[in-house]
Amino acid sequence: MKIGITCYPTYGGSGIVATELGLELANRGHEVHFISYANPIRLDHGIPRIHYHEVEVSTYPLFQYPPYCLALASRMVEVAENYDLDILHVHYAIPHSIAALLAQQMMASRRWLPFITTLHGTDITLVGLDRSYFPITKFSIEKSNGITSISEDLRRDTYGIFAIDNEIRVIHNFVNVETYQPMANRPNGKKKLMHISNFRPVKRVLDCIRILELVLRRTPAHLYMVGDGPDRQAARSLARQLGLESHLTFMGKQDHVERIFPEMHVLLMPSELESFGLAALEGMACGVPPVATCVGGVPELITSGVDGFLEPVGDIAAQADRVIQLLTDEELHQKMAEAARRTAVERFASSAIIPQYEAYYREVLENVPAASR
Ligand code: GMT
Repeated sequence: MKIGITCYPTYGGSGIVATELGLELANRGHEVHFISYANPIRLDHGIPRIHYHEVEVSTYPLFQYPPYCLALASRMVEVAENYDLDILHVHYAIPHSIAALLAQQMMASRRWLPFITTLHGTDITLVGLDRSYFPITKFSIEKSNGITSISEDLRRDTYGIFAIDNEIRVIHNFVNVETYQPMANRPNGKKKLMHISNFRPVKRVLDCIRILELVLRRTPAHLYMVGDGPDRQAARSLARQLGLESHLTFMGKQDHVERIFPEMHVLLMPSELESFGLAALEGMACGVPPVATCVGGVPELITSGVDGFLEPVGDIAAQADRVIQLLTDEELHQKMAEAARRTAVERFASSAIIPQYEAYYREVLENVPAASR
C-alpha cells in the first residue's frame, strides 16, 4: 500500500507512534509518505520506501496565526496525486483530521482518498474538551473513514465525551522488541531512576523530584530526567530547593532512548492523565519495571505487582515506597524486570500490532462509499 502519514513531528508519544508505525510499515514493504511541517524525530534519512514531504506554511502580515491546517491539506492533495496514495493516516485529531477531510473533498471529483484518524489521548481528554475545539473535534471524528484509539480507556472516553456512533477500533501502542532490549548485565553502582516525557503539567514532573527526595532518605539513587518542556525549569528549581542537585541529571531531548533505558532500574511515570503510557512500554521492553499512576489506559499495560506498580495520582509516599522496594530487593526487581519484558514481547510487540493496522487499512479501503464507486 501507499500510505500518507501525518503527525506532530516533535517529541511526544503520538509523533513517536506515528513514526515507528511508518518505519515498521516500510519494513514490511509498504511505501510510506510522511507529510508534516518538520522531519519527525526518530526518522532517519535514506530508509528504503520512506519519504518525507515538508509542509511549508507561508506567513503574511495579515495572518496573526498562519493557517497550517490549510497548507497541510494542500500538501496532502499534492502528495496523494503525485505518489498515488491509497490512504491517509493521521495521528492526533486536531487539526490533522480536518486537513485530511479537506484533502479528501478536494480530490473527490477525481477519486476517493480515505483517511484514518488515530486518537492518542490529549486530543480527546484535554484539547478536544476545550470549548473552542469540541465541535470540530467531534466533526472530524465523525467524518473519518476509520478511527483507532490506542487504548480501551480512550475509546470509552471518546464515546463518553463526543456521543458519536462511529466504530472506534482499539489498536494498542507497540514496541519493537528487537530494538528495545534489556542489558545482559546492568553495571554495578548507584541505582538509576528515569523519567521521560514532554514535561507538560499532566506529567507531574515535580512528583519525580519529591519521590527522589523520599527514596534518598532510605537508599542511594540517581534520577535521570529525559525530555524537555514547560515544567523543566520548575523541576530544576525544586531540586535546587530540596538540595538534590547532585542526585539528578537533566538529559534534555534524546533520540536514541533504547540506548538509555537498559541501564535504568526503575521508570517513574507519575502522570495525572495517560491514555496509554508509551514510555512505560519502551522501558518494560528493556526490562525496566515502571512505578506509575493508576490512570486512563495505564492498567491495560501494567499489571500492578506483576510487571510494575500502580499507585494513586499524587501519592508520592506510595510511589516512593514502591521505588524503594524495587531498589532494595534484588529478587523482586529481577522478577518484575523479567515480567515487564515478557508483557512487552507477548502483548505489545510491533510484530503483533502492525498487522492489525494493515488489516484495518484494507478494511477501510474495501469500504468504498457508493458515490465513489
Ligand atoms: O501528552 C502527551 O503525553 C503526548 C501525547 C501525544 O499525543 O503526543 O501522548 C499521548 O499519546 C501517547 C502515544 O499514543 C500515549 O502513550 C500517551 O499516554 C498519551 N498521553 C496522554 O494521554 C496524556
